[in-house]
Amino acid sequence: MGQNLVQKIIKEHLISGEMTAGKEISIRIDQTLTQDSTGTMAYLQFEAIGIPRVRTKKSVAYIDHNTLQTGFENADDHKYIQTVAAKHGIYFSRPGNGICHQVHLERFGIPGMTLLGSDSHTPTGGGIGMLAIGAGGLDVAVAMGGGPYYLTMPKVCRVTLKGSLKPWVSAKDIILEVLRILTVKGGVGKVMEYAGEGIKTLSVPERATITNMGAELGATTSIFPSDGITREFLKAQGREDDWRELLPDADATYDEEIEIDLEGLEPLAARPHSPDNVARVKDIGKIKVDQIAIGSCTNSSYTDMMKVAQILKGKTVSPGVSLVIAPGSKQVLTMLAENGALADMVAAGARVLESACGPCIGMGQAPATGAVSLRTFNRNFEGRSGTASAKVYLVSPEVAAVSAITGMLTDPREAGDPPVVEKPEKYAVNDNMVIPPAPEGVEVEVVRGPNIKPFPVNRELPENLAGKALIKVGDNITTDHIMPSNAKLLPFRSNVPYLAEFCLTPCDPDFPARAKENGGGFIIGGSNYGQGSSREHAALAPLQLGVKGVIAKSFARIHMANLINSGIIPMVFVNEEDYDGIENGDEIILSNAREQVRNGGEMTIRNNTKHKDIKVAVYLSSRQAEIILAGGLLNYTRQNGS
Ligand code: MIC
Ligand code: SF4
Repeated sequence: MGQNLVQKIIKEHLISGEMTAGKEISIRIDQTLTQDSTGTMAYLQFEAIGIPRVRTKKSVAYIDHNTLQTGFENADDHKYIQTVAAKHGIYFSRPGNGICHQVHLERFGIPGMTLLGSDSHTPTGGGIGMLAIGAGGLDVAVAMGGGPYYLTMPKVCRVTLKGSLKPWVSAKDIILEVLRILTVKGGVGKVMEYAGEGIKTLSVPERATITNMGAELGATTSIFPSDGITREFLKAQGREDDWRELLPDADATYDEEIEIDLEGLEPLAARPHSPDNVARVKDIGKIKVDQIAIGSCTNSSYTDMMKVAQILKGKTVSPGVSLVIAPGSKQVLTMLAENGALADMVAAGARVLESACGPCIGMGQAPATGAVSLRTFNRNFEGRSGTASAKVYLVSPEVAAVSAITGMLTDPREAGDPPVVEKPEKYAVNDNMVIPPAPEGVEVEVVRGPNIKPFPVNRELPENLAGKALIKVGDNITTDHIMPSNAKLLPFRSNVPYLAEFCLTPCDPDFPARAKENGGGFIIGGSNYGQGSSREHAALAPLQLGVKGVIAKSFARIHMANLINSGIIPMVFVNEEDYDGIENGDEIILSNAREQVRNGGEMTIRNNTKHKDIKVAVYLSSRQAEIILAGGLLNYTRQNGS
């Protein structure tokens, strides 16, 4: 029987398990990436594992998130990452070189390889045919040490693209359409594999926009074939030798199918506060806009920026709008500077930011109170921009640039002829901002600033687990709710005790105090609990506060893995109505916890306050159960080796 792309790559990398959807498998990881907001913790954990040098084909540490230096913390962490990388065989991408996913696509990604990254948008690499997966920092640390990466064998959903896009409609609209159809939980347990005639009309950066934002579906990853277009891209990057053809077999089978007619797509926007709250721009209407931000790992390629520059050329940004633009990499920025496009942007009134995540993670440019902000980014969760009352819409670069001139959300088809951007035959290649690791055997001193505090490590699971229901939250709670991240908090990613004081505060400002007063307890969640970022701080901060378990209707993939890695039990209600039967403050007991976890499947917890037994399930492989019993992956790895 023919194989699809996902099966082909997994088969080549399979270490253990059976390739049946839903079963646990483990795969060999060829490349890893980290960024600075998750990287500090990942390297502290790598050091704790005690392996002297990475065993991957290539590992890269990027600095792109924590680039505002309003105190010593971020600069200290960058020094730590630079030195720890040099010591352990990791390439270091200096601040200013660009956003990890954009740079990795340009300079390091290789079709057919596996990539594990401590960032949820690692699937961007699927744009050149990599199996690129986002994970918590500890999983990446284990992979850097040569350990296998464990995941649930995904279902594969073929997304067939028919026809080609109409003028002014862009790759962003394709992924927004997929989000409209599937929602933010629609991809859980799946890989989206793109196929059909339509993919031949999409360049690598356009494909990468689609795979990048596949993260918002909750999917394990997304992938395009590696074909002639991929080859052209790698050739233009001076890396033709890295190309290999990778296509699904003609008789490949799929678990699910979706078809999208590109001809029928129109400019779309995701309305506040969820990436799946999608509508046609023309139907939303001409709302007044206060801020427009163009960039992020979703839409900051050379082609995206050139379209924006062409639209802005000779015009002036509307007086009511603050337009900020962050080109995705030094390569992109260099090319814009060389061909004059940067001058067109600046002349029009754009505020040009460094090549980094910036406003996408609230690192500056927080909008005004109640402001409407159009962003070419991938997430518009409430408060993520740094302003709780802001209303963020996710749009394509075309919609963003045209609206910057009109001052209103505008369907770009009203703006006349669309911009035409030729694919560059040669990108501006200069890897001088990537520092190779020190040669093996050369002494490197690792520099640790005072911001680095010991991170919490759990203890073995006790026989009985008891505590109060500390907080009850609704559906689709994001890791931005659990562990908010903005310019003020991101500098403390290596200081979990401090961060814990902000845990779940967007849902309830008293949560940290209550958790501490009660010596920890349980979190009660709705469905898709923990969607969004890969930040393991969303598990470490609750651990710091003594949280023992989360009982939810369902979990997002990476967050569930992070909870397990921290030794916090993720339990799902067997009967969803039981969610209604737990109130804040109820006493919950999981008796015979060790035996129940070891046996797996259905378990019983008791609500002592309501005198009621509740059935919950733990969907754990036997390895994951052992991790919980050991009190987390670090303890487990120390006991068993990786
Ligand atoms: C994000 O887009 O939410 C982030 C910031 O890149 C996170 C990583 C983090 O929280 O540090 C992600 O996507 O994993
Ligand atoms: Fe950075 Fe935003 Fe991309 Fe996350 S989504 S990696 S914060 S640009």
